[in-house]
Amino acid sequence: MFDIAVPSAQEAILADEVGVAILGTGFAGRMHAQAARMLGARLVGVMASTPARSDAAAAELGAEQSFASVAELLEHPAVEVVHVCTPNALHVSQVEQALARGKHVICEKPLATTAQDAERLSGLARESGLIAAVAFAYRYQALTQDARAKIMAGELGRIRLVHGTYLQDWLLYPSDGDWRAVTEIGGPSRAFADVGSHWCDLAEWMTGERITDIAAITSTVYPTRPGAASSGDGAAEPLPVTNEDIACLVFRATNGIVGTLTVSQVSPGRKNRLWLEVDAAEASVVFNQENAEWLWLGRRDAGLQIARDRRPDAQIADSSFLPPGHARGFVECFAGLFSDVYKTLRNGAARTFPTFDDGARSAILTEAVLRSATAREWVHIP
Ligand code: SOE
Repeated sequence: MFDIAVPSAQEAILADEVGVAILGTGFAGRMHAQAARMLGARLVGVMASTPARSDAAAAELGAEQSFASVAELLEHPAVEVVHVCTPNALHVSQVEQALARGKHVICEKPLATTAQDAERLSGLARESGLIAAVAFAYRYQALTQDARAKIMAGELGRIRLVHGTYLQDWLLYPSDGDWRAVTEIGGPSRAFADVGSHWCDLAEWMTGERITDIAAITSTVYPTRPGAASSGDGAAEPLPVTNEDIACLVFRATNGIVGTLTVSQVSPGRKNRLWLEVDAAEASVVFNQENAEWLWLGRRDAGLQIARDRRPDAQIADSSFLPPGHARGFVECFAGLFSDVYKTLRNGAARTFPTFDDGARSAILTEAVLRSATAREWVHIP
């Protein structure tokens, strides 16, 4: 049987002294709360869209208290790191306030709904010297890390093609509403900004290459949707939808690489299917987020399914010690990212996590997609 070497307390980064607060208690906020507590962080408090929801979320998530305002949250002396998990249009103001009060920030993607705002926040964070991370959590899937290691070690050979999809179906029906589909709250891009951003961040991080030119088309399948129904804040009456359900890209990247990406939130039966394939001179590798315990490695004479293995250098008291087949979960990806942030906070470890610079990069790619789709032409990204 496996010798399950659980990291000892000294090795594992037990963030029991890191005080965190969470703004926004929807799906993302709950992920953040679970992951932070997995690391032993002190969940000082949470704030939702209404006082009643804040109280309910604090009780449900095991927070010490709820906060009635952002100001109250930022005034609390025990709050060191603010997790911003609110609707996209609120990120800029809340991040600015947090940085101004000397708080470290982990912000959900997209960092901002415009490239200009995202770049401004990146500059503010840099000037402040504070930790400022963006939750591109799929970099912390064990097998995306293994795939990156293989690519960086040259095991695949020269990359020629990077392609894939990010498919979901949670917005399949016209009755499916969410704040993301309301441009004023979610931003001018939806499917690409929400999940295409993950795919592009992962593709550039895994390969070390950069997308340089994009040609994109987008599609919005319903003219209206219920307003923000999923957060419960919006009216139930139909609201006009102007951001996209589908985005299809062709792109060029550095070192002669080409690629394609299809993003859809209206693909029946696809739940959270981030599929990324890197095809190179000797081998190819495929990561499928819906089957995250296995990495496919292809060669001319064979196709291998490689099991996720325990990570000998387990750094955090999460499930990375689990043997293959004992699935390491989605929340652990957030725990891995937060552990890197907390280690930097506590002992000055190198900033290996995705930063606001990566968030600004993502916003620049998003605007290039929209510009290309609108103008029906290629867009170069300097
Ligand atoms: C909804 O599309 C969503 O929750 C995204 O907002 C997350 O970033 C993604 O990881 C899962 O799907």
